Amino acid sequence: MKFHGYFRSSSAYRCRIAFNLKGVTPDFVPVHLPSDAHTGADFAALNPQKLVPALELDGGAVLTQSLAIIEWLDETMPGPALLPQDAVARAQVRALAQLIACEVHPLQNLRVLKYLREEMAQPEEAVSAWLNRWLTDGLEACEGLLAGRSATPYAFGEEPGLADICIVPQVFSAQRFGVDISHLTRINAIYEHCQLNSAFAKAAPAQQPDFAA
Ligand SMILES: N[C@@H](CCC(=O)N[C@@H](CS)C(=O)NCC(=O)O)C(=O)O
Repeated sequence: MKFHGYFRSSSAYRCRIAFNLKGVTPDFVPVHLPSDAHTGADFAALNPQKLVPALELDGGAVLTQSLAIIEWLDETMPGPALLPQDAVARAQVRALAQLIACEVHPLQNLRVLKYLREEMAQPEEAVSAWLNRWLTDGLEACEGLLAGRSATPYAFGEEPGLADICIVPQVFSAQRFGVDISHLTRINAIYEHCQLNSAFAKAAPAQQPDFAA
């Protein structure tokens, strides 16, 4: 298996945590987003959407979209389940994961920020205001979704799963963009607890072979 990703990509970060939780180690192929490696013909042949990550399976199939990759992994690999057995709990976990992956993350994506900066000629303060608005709104909504639940070590229980896999990279992004989420006590507690788990710690951007400060 070959995993095409980039150390700072939060979608790739999600997949790395899931690989580690399942004990799967695909070969890593770095795709350097700052030099637009993802928009070239080679990568576009793998993923016509020109976004990382992409996972090339041994049989030749290519999987894209981090949540689809993680669900495929969960369905086909032994190891801890990443989604709950109970259908209601499973829908709630997926809702939190999709809130992050479909509603929050796309608004901070490189191509969107580039568009704001270059085509819309927005100054850095406007880009920061944009990031602050959408990351804060989204993570506050996550905090709200978890508010009525007991304060388990991970978002939905005693074991890590898909929700934690999405929360940790999103908190990393908030830190990276300087968005203050210190008021989100539950989200921060989950993030801190996940750092103690080596599957999460080893997946951190700074631990990746293509890391650059
Ligand atoms: N929904 C996709 C998002 C993929 C995505 O947006 N990847 C980002 C990095 S996190 C990317 O390749 N961005 C390049 C760009 O915006 O030009 C997923 O979950 O895999």
